[in-house]
This record gives sequence, structure tokens and C-alpha cells, in this order.
Amino acid sequence: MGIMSKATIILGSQWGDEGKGKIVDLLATKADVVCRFNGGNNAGHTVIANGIEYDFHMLPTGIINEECKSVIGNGCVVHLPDMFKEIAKNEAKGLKDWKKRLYISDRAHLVFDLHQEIDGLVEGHKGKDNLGTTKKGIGPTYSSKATRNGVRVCDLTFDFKIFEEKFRALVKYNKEMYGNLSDINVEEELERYRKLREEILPCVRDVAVFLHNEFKQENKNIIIEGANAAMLDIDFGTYPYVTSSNCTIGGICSGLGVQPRYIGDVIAIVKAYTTRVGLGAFATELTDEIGNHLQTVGKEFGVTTGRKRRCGWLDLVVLKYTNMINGYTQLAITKLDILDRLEEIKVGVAYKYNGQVLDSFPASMNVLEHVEVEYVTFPGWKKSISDCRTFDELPENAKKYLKFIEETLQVPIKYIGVGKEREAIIIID
Ligand code: 2SA
Ligand code: GDP
Ligand code: MG
Repeated sequence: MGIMSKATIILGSQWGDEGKGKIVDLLATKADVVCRFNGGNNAGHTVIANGIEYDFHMLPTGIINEECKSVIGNGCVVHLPDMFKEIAKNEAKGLKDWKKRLYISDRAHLVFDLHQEIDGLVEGHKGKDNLGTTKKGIGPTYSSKATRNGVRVCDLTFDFKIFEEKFRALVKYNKEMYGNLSDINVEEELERYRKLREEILPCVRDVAVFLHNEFKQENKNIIIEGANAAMLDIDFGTYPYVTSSNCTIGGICSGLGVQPRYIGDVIAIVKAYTTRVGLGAFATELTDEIGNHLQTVGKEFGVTTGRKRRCGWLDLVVLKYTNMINGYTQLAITKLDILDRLEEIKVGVAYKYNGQVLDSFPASMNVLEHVEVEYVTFPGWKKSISDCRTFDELPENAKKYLKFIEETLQVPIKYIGVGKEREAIIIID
């Protein structure tokens, strides 16, 4: 097969916000390339580097490393005005020369303001059955892609006349589909995009070709960063309470044009408990004071919308299922420190429905909403682990908790997060 490099994959293994940003950042300090393959600025990845807190939504987390190329793949959807706001915010924190190292796929689809408005209209129309989306226009843009009237980055950069035609057609179609869509000043919008075009021109390329050439070389350090998470995957997640992209392993090949043979380690980012933002069934959810404790101590608020995240016990049924789909080779357990003060800690190990243990994760939300969870209970360690930097330094009860996760999933733990800062991590060799 000749010389080649393989990518390290970072995937959310639960419902998102597991702390992917922090682990990507850790690996990105030595990376040549960091890629996003799915989603848009619905994602919110927090990184605390050199005392500065960054939150990335559309930009790959690698963007703060000046030696690293950051790639937005064809599987992503991009709202350019929001991306420039994100860039400006990060420039104020010291981000420099991003134009030289941000590569945007010419095949990525553009999110327009009208998609964001439609997101709100659809949610409003669903009333109490809404999904709790981020209202960033993600679903409507992937809908435009699937109905084949979406507008891609290449339409904007190749010839503005083509963009103009496609944009006018998109507005007309959606005005017809959504009678209460507000009036769009098409001429103003076109003017705005004429300027944005100039800004992004240096960044746009066929990123599949770029990546293919990188992979063909030896010793290239390539990180692929998942946005959202397995249980939000449009195919394998808790449909319809999901996002509109493939957040699981298959999304990498289709969202970047990467061959399966270039996939190396697959790191599952696993929060030591479970959170979910937005609506949908959540079997191990805690609506009591322990749930409130996790929410408060874990500062569980959405990075994009500021919404409170729902909290619950770790769910190994979810993790076994997402491991089956993604094939994890390493685990990164994050936010273990948030469990420091608990008397006891539970872990969901099986779902029962109508008195029978289920042998797979239910596809139907009607089943999931009514499962009974079987738990294993562990004693808490009741002391701070924030200063621990080796596995041996952890309290015995914390070690037992971690070993149980590792043994159940049969995947080794490589990283343990003990605080939010970059250095608050245990790395197991
Ligand atoms: P969307 O906007 O169409 O993708 O929403 C569909 C569902 O996907 C969930 N979703 C998320 N869940 C966790 N984290 C996300 N990113 C932000 C964060 C969320 C925030 O990092 O905190 O700030 O609220 C994210 N993005 C989408 C969403 O809640 C819906 O359930
Ligand atoms: P992502 O979407 O998976 O990148 O995660 P988010 O950034 O949305 O949410 C994770 C939150 O947990 C952020 O505020 C991180 O700073 C924080 N965090 C990550 N790892 C740890 C950890 O090990 N301990 C603590 N206390 N916080 C962490
Ligand atoms: Mg997040």
C-alpha cells in the first residue's frame, strides 16, 4: 500500500458536549491538520489554552495552532456571516493569520439567514413536539442539500452570476414553501455575499484532494474532529431528536472524502456522567437534586445557545451501542472531577422493556421513553481529584469506577479529564 499516514478520530460518544474540544486541542498542539466533517455552527467546542477561553462553533479547534491547517469538509454546512463573527471574536483573543491555514471545501453547503428563520418557524410549528434545535439553520440547510436546491461554496466562488441565480431560486422556492417567511431583501443579501466571497476566496479549495495528498505522505499528524455526537446522528441517534448530519464514523468518509484505510485511532470522548441539551428521551436522566448538582458543578450550559443541559448517570447501554457503530480504540473520560463530591455514583448497565432486558438499543422513541434502567452503584471518592496527574494518584473508588467502564466496553482508557484547563488531564501510556 506504500507510505501513508492515518488520522486520529475524535468522536462524541453520547449526546454531545463531552469535552471533545479540550481533547482535540490537546492533540492539535502537535497536529499538521485538524478537520471538521459534519454539522455547522450548532456545535460548541470549548478550549482553555494559556489561560484564554475560546469557544469554537464552525472553526475547527486546531485553528489556534499556527502550525496547523484547519479544514472544513464538504459534509459541513457554513453560515459565512456567523463564521466571520466567530473569527472576529477569536481575533480579539489573539487568533492571527487564519486565512493562511483555514481550508473550506468548495462542496460544503451554505447556510443562509432564511434557513435559520425556517429552523425557528418549523420548531414553532411543532409546538410542544419541537426538537429544541439550536436554530442555526442546520436542518433546513441539509434539507436544501437533500432536495438538491442548496447553494454550495463553489457556486459563490466560481462565478457570482451563478450564485445570484441559485440564491434567487432558493429564496423563491422557500417563499413558496413557507408562506410566513419574512421578506428577504435579496439585493442587500447579494451585496453582502459579494463581499464575503472576496473574504473566503483564499480559503476555498477541493479539500478532498488536499487531504488525499496529506495522507499519502509519511508521519502527517491529522486529526478529525466530530461535532455533536453519536446519539445525535441522523441515522443512529434518537431520531427525530437528532441533528441533521452523520456524527458517527461513516460521516468521516462522506464528509471529507477520506478513504476508510486512512482511519487510525478512534477516540471516544465520554463524559463521566451523561448530559443532553434539547429534547428527546434520556433514560438515565436525573430530575432530582443530584441532577441539579451535576448541572451546577459541571457548569452544564450550552456553548452555542446558553441553554441548561439535562444531566443524568453514565449510560453504558448508550456507550456499548455507539462503540458498536464507531469501533472505538481508546476512551477519553472527561469531567470525572464533577463526581468528586457524590456519596454514591450509579451507572446504567441494561434497559428493560415490559420486564425483558433489551439486547440492542431501541430504534423507537416509544420504547426508549418507557425503558426501565438497571444500575450498578459505586461508592463515591469524596475528595478532589483536580491535582491528580497519574492514574495511581486517583482515589481507589475512582479507579474502580473507571475500570468498570473500561472492562464493560473492552476499550482502554487513554485520557482522564480532571478539570477544565488544558493541563488538567491524566494521560495513560
Ligand atoms: P440542530 O440545531 O438542528 O443541530 O439541533 C438538533 C438537536 O441536536 C442537538 N444539538 C446539540 N447537542 C449538544 N451540543 C450542541 N452544541 C451546543 C453546545 C448546544 C447549545 O456545545 O453546547 O449551545 O445549546 C448541539 N447542537 C445541536 C440540539 O440540542 C437538538 O436536540
Ligand atoms: P464539546 O462540544 O464536546 O467540545 O464540549 P463543550 O465544550 O460543549 O462542553 C464541555 C465543557 O466541559 C466545557 O466547558 C469544557 O471546558 C469543560 N471540560 C472539558 N473537560 C473537562 C474536565 O475534565 N473537567 C471539567 N471540570 N471540565 C471539563
Ligand atoms: Mg459542545
